[in-house]
Amino acid sequence: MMHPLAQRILQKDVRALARAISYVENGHPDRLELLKDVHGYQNKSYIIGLTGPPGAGKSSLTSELVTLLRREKLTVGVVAVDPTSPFTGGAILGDRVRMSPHYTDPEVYIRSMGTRGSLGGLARATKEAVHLIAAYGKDVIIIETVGVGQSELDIMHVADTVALVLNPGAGDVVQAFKAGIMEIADLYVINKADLPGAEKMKAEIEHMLDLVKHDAPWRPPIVKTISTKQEGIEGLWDMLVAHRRYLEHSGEGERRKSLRAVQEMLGVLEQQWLAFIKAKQQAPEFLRTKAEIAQEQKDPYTAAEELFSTWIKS
Ligand SMILES: Nc1nc2c(ncn2[C@@H]2O[C@H](COP(=O)(O)OP(=O)(O)OP(=O)(O)O)[C@@H](O)[C@H]2O)c(=O)[nH]1
Ligand SMILES: [Mg+2]
Repeated sequence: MMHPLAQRILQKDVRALARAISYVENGHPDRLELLKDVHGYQNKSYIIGLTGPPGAGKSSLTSELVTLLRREKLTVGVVAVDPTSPFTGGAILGDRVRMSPHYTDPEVYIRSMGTRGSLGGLARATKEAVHLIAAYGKDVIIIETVGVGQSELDIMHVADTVALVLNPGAGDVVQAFKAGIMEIADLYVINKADLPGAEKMKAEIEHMLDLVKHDAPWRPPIVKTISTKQEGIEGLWDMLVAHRRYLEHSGEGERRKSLRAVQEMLGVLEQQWLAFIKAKQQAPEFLRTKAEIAQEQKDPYTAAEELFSTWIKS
């Protein structure tokens, strides 16, 4: 028997989708059941990750992309991740303005994810939300996240194509390459190309790519956009489509997909281990060990090893 929420999601009930995403955010007991049930119904969505420094124009680009996709009669999901604010405050409010033409479009589903309520991590909740939206059957899903830390890199693993959004001006390129985003960027967007320095930045990125990706099967293209003037959006979409084709033809898409599945399994396992350890903190052997450590009869390292081997055998 399928979970009733899962069933309703597959029947394109948007309220069920919203409720299910709350479940993954809040770590509801039915969460894994739901994810199991919708697994295997997610094959057709094309998932795009848009990342980049704060204010790079990710939301403006997303909004323009959505406009283009809707013209092509494609359905869209947007997940805006805001790791900086525990209450999904300022940035999301700005997004509401930028995304406003799409809020009334029933074929566009927009969801914000914040730190608040995301039990067990924003990255995990975001990835699971994307799975649910994919099961609902959106043609394209865009994830917007500020590229600052490891957890944002982690979120990007759920995407088929990762686009790194940068702006003309010093610092950004080197910074991005340092942060490890470069390993996962399939595409570079130089947004705000109306500002001086866009060509220079393009040359800098090309140079970096010459060094690092000279023999890679996919050379990340660099697209210039001015999202506030709707310029370059078609070019961006063309490159996204090109990358999607590459994923299909090269087998890289399948490779990434199985890698992702293993990663997700590891994530769930880790979570279960943590829950297990938490639950064990009232167990007699734990309390005994705790006392032994307090009385300095045992060092914490030996104690941890002993507990681990006891538990792994049980
Ligand atoms: N000049 C210029 N300004 C732009 C362009 N695209 C976006 N902006 C402006 O840059 C600011 C930030 O744009 P957003 O789309 O909110 O950027 P973001 O990356 O989503 O920002 P955060 O979500 O806060 O990290 C806004 O004031 C936009 O109007 C552009 O192509 N040219
Ligand atoms: Mg934004």
